[in-house]
Amino acid sequence: MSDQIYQIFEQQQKERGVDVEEVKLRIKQLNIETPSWGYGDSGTRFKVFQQEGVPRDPFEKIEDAAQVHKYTGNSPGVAIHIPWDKVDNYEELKQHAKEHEVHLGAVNPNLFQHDDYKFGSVTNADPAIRRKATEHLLECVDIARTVESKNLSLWFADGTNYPGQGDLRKRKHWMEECLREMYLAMDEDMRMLIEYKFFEPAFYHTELADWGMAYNMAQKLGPKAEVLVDTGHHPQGTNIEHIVAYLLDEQRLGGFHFNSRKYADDDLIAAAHNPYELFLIFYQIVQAQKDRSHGIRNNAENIAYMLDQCHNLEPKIPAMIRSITNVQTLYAKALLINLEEVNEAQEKNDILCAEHAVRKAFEFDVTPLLRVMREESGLPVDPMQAYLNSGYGEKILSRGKGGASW
Ligand code: PSV
Ligand code: MN
Ligand code: MN
Repeated sequence: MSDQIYQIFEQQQKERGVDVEEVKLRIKQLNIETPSWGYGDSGTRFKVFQQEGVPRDPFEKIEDAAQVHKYTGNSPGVAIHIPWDKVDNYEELKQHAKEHEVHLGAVNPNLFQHDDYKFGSVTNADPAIRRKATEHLLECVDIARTVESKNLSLWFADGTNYPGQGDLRKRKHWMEECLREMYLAMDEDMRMLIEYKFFEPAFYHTELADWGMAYNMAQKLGPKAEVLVDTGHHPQGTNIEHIVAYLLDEQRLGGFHFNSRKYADDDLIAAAHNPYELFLIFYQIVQAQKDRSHGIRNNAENIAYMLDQCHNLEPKIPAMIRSITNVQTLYAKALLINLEEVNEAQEKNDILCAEHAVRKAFEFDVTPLLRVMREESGLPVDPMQAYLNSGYGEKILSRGKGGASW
């Protein structure tokens, strides 16, 4: 029966001019890192609820992340956050990942949890604190080298709560100075991914508040610096896919932190709230990928995809599996857009036809496609069910409560 459904789907797509083999191939090639911190306990400023079975150290976080990859096939990388994932021997952590058939991904410095950073890190008026912050950035370059990660992912909580609290232009210069030192310490094949966010924890101004500021910083530093788009970091109503298209064209789209949000930086399961937004982001990427094959320059083939989520209430490994399968689903749908059809409609200024050509791809059920893609890759057709049946979730309960948390 499921074979028949797939055959109908395949035929339907063929008639629309979509190559299903190519679609499956592209999904198989997806590589979405999961964040080590998404496996630990997290919460809001009101309460961190402890869950049973949460990893107690970075090694166990990697073991949990390996489960997500085992069942989805698309998440072989684990992003780390320092010092949350500080260990004595990073070589050992790298080996541990390898033994579990994953690898360490983006290295995220943490310049927001030490008391010294109360009034800022790389923008602190005190040069000694700026030095300390820069040393941490340099330490993270070394860690990346040791664990063989090419991506350094930077987000700064630096900002102020009140007008007059800080000198906005001085702080801007201080940040650039510190980042330049880090940039110069990076290997040629490393990338600095600069993340922006419009508020929180600072409520008046945030140093890198939007993509324009991050882009300007990347431009000033040089070609190894790019912008990272966290889908939860914009004011309501922002057209994120437009930002994506702009950065792709400028060849400065470094990566993503996927998650979904309703009101602020909610860090919820990717595509849980607004799947159409993720679909439209992928539409821009898929179109840029196609343009590249026609010689139009953009950096659509070199995007670091990551999740950045905190599962405050829901079980963490299943939440990650759901996020990865959601991303697979939305990417698959975007790959079903007949771009020629859209283009023809655009040339005729036929708005209704153009919008419909995009949206109808979203409306297809891609479940049969994903099932076959998984079968072909030797993966369980239902990753969530396979994980739940595996007994891993029960096994880790012996870790008890009170595991790692931020
Ligand atoms: C900040 O809100 C952020 O999105 C950055 O990526 C941090 O590194 C991460 O969340 C920490 O949870
Ligand atoms: Mn983020
Ligand atoms: Mn965030």
